[in-house]
Amino acid sequence: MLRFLRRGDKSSPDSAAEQDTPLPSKGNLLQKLSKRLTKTSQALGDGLGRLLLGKKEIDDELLEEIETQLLMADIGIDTTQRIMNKLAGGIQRQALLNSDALYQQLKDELVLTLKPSEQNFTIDCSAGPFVILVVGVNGAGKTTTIGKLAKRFQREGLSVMLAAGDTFRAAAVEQLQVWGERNDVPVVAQHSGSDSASVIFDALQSATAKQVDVLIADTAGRLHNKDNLMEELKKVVRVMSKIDPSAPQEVLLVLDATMGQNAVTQAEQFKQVVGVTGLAVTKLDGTARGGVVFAISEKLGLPIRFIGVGEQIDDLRPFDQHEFVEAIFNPEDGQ
Ligand SMILES: Nc1nc2c(ncn2[C@@H]2O[C@H](COP(=O)(O)OP(=O)(O)O)[C@@H](O)[C@H]2O)c(=O)[nH]1
Ligand SMILES: [Mg+2]
Repeated sequence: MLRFLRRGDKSSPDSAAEQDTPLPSKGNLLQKLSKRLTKTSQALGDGLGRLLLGKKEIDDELLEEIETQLLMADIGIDTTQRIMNKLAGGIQRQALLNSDALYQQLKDELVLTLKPSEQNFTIDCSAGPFVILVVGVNGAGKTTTIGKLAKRFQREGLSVMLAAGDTFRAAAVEQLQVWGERNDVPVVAQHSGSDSASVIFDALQSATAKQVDVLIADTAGRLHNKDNLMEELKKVVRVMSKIDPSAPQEVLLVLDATMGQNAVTQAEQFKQVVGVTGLAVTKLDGTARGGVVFAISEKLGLPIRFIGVGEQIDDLRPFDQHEFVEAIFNPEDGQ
């Protein structure tokens, strides 16, 4: 759940009201999410439904087919193994007597897999700017996600500033500046090729002086295995803490779902270097690899703050484990 603690609020995060923007009814939202997740739903929900629903006898062949289906949907080897062991245990204890029960148990297990990923996210600007440092490889969807987030926060009545910390590509700075102008969001930038840490340091100084609520900093995404990118990110964190020892309040790693298991590997590398505190998983629309969300949850144990399900400004949603599984398994429910 996304919450906000505003400037001047003295309450604890726990008492912060749920202030997610009023949106259409839950049914409509689920329906829309289902539509966006159609390909994953076909690969995972439909596939397992076809295999299991209609009370078939459980045998080794069926179990193998389930395993193959899970692996093909990019759930990952470890998660698949764990779930298969759990199912085997249930069958042995005679707790799972037919394929319908197996289907239900499988769905429950998948929801459980996502448990570590669903945590409250409090944007606490009560004591100064809440700084979100956005990291991830090139093309993952960082800048797009920043735009979507800025809009969402603006709608909540929060003031937002952006830092064009991707100084590596001139186009990246311009992209953010143009977007900022169009949407009336100030963007702190320097010429391309300048030091990312220095841009972000300036931005944090300015945001603090101007009492901005949320500062979102973009960063370069040169390949994760390049030492200099990781060094640059470490430096960004170091200089920020000179102004505010608790900044950045959030290090948001943006992962592209279409990368499948590679997204998990990337995340592990970023996690080692910059203390990632949350994830945004993008491009879940149009990919059959949405199962990777389960692998991400199992392997990384980090909260998934948002999922990206399209290129438009509203196509970013706070992550909800039940909703995600429902959208994949029961797309017709939302209609
Ligand atoms: N379909 C889809 N495309 C997305 C999503 N998020 C980002 N993109 C696209 O991915 C491409 C790269 O995004 P960008 O934000 O520039 O990535 P960056 O290099 O990490 O800043 C752009 O064409 C975006 O429109 C998403 O959730 N769904
Ligand atoms: Mg970018």
